[in-house]
Parts: sequence; structure tokens; C-alpha cells
Amino acid sequence: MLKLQAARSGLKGTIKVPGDKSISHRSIMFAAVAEGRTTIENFLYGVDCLSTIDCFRKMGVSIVQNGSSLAVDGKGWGGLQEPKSVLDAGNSGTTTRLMLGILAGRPFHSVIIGDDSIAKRPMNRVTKPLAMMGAEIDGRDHGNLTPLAIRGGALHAIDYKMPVESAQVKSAILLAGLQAEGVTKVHELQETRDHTERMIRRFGGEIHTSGGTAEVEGGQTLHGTVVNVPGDISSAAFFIAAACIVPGSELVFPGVGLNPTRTGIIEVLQKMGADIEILEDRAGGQFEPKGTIAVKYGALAGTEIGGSLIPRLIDEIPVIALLATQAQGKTIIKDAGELKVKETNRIDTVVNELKKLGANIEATEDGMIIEGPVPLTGGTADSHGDHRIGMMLAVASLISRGPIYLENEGAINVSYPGFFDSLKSIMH
Ligand code: SPQ
Repeated sequence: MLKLQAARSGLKGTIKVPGDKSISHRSIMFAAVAEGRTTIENFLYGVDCLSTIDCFRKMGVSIVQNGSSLAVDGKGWGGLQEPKSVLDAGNSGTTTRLMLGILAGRPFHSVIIGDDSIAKRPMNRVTKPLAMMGAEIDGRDHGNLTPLAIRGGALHAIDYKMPVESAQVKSAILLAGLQAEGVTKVHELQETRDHTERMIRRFGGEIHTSGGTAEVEGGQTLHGTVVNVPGDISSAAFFIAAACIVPGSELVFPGVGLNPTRTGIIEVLQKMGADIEILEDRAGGQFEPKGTIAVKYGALAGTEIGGSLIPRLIDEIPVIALLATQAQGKTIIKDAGELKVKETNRIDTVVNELKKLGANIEATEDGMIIEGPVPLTGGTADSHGDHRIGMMLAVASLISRGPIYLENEGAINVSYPGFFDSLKSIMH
């Protein structure tokens, strides 16, 4: 348990947030199945990404830290070896689901497990389309829950309309599609993060994307490259929110990823009236856009969030809920039922934890309604093993009237090791 206290004055300074989690995972996966060496700069050494590294090492891939960068010696699709022990994805949905897409096409047997949270998260959204492509995957609840056993082999292309808005489902199908016979097509209703599509191009592959459809031809050889991972906007979001609610704050975040499929949080903050400025780096050759974000404290107004904005800020909803407790008026978050199948049920955990601190917040079927502004009290709060809930509660402590005693704070290391060092560096 960690005792956290309110900020005595405005938060000031510059934070270089660690590398993007989604891009770090994908950089290892693509490097592993590409031919030749890949050098990864600014890799996120968070617990989730370390799980991905561990899984690929078990399949014979050499991944070595080289000064500030990571060197991966890819062996091509055919070079991955049958793992002698189970592949442990830990707490990481991205590791589990994207690896299923890779393993579906490899002619060997493997088993994926994860922690107690992964054991509850639905995998049939991935195992079903992969089975349609010819993969043999089985697990608890008819192949829906880990442990999952995979017997990979020859795959054929599918034309697939996704029933859920999920970059992980899209990515798993595209990774299988790169190994399948024919052209695989994936259609999504709302645009989700496109890091996999960008990564395919970065590694010399071909992919066609237009109007919500991505198409890949099977049998493509990928080639090792250099990947420079931008800072994680989902990590920056916690300190951006902190600057918005702690009076007198002024924070700057250089080198943050500004991929338009991830910048929903910036649009919401602008709609709420936040004092936020974006300066995009214009240097050429970047496969993922990035830039500097500058934020100052100011009054916020309630807002409504739903529809196509949701996939563009899905992981920021816990901290948006906190912001809404301090905004004038009502905030309505809807169309976000996917929150129920994250590391925790993020509708219930956000509502219950913020209620304990005195917030006026209610859960709905697909989101939540928050009325502000309401001063937050201190007390005991719990991350429930969910990194994003842990960071949201740590930010809440900056404005709470009494100390917050945060339980299970270690979960934060999943995506932001060094979170509390960053926090210390801006408190004066
Ligand atoms: O990897 P994991 O555990 O699923 O992590 C989360 C997170 O909060 O960090 C979700 F719980 O991020 C997902 C995100 O919600 C990462 C991700 C990706 O890298 O493709 C996509 C989103 O999930 P989904 O299910 O919408 O595809």
C-alpha cells in the first residue's frame, strides 16, 4: 500500500513519457518474424512488453539490449521454433491476442497462458476468425479462455467483418493473413489504432487500407529495420490530466505519439475547454507521427463522449472520468461496453473507486455519467491489479482533501515503470 498526498502547489516541468506500449509489442513481434536484424529505440520496458520478449525468446529469437536500444535477430516466419514450455502473456491482452495470430500459421504446437485477469478476458473474438482460416485452437469455454493450445499450420485467407471494435482482433487476423494463402480482408465499423498496418509497411510488407478495410496478401517476407518508438500518449494522458486539475500547473511532454487513431483524448480535452497545445514534429521519415504537448491548468466543462471517438481513447476513459469529476456540469460516456473486458471491468472499477472518494458518478450499460465539480476526499483506494486504474487514482490523490492509500500500486509497472519518479519530478 502506498500513501499519496495532495500537491502543495502547481505541477511544473517536462516529462519524457516512456515508449508506446502498443508499438513496443508490435516492434518485437514483427522483428521476430522478419528476416535480419531490427534495432528498436525507446522500447517500453514495461511488464507487458517484457512478457512479449519472453515469449519470443522461448521460440528461439535472440533479443538483446544494446545500450539504449534493443537488437532483435529475426529468423523469418519459418525460423520460429516450437516452444518447449508454455508461453506466458502475464497481464497482457495484446501479447495473447496478437501472438495467437502469429502462432495460428506456424506448424507447431504451443500453449498460451496469462494471469488471473487474462484468464477472464474473451479470446473467441480472435480464436473464431483464426479457426475460420484453418487454425486449430482449443481452450477452456470452447476455446474462449486461456490456457489456449494452438496447433498451427497452413491457413487460407478470409473476408471478415469484425463484430467488435478492436485493434487486437484486426491485428491478429492481419498477422495470420500475412501467412495465409490468398488475400485476407478485415472490415471494421469504427477505426481502431493502426499500428499493425504501419508496422507491416515499416518492415517492407504491403497492405492496402481504405474505408475501414485492410487487405493483406499471404506469403510476404518481412525485412528487419529500425523502429523508433514514440512516447505513449496513453501514459502521458495521466499527467496531462493532472496538469488540468491541479491549480497553477504547467507541463510539457516532448516526443509523444500523435497517431490520429490515438489522439481522442486531446479532442476531448479541447472540447472540455482545457488549455492544451500541440506541436507536431515535422521531421520526415517517421512511420508514426509524434510531437510535443503542452498543458496548463484551467477550468473544464462537462462533455459527451461516444461513437467513433471511443476506440480512439478507450484506454483513457478511466482518467477522463476523473477529469469529469472536476468539470462543471454533466459528462456522459457511452458506447464504451468494451471497457468491461479490459484488465478489470473498467466501468465498475472506475465507478466504485471514484465513488469511494466522494465523486458523483454512476455506471450505465455502456459507460458512465459523472456530475461535477465535486471535491474528492482521501481514503483507501485499490487498482485491483489494473495499471490504468492505479495511475488514475494516483492522479486523484493530487487533489484529494486527505491522503489516498493506494493498494496494488505495483500494477502500474505494466505500462509505466517509473511513473512515481515522473510524478516526483513535477511536484515542488
Ligand atoms: O494489452 P491489453 O492488456 O489489452 O491493454 C490495454 C491497456 O489498457 O493497456 C487494454 F486493456 O490496451 C489495449 C487497447 O485497449 C491495447 C491495444 C493494442 O495494442 O492493440 C488495443 C486496445 O484493445 P482492443 O481490445 O480494443 O483491441
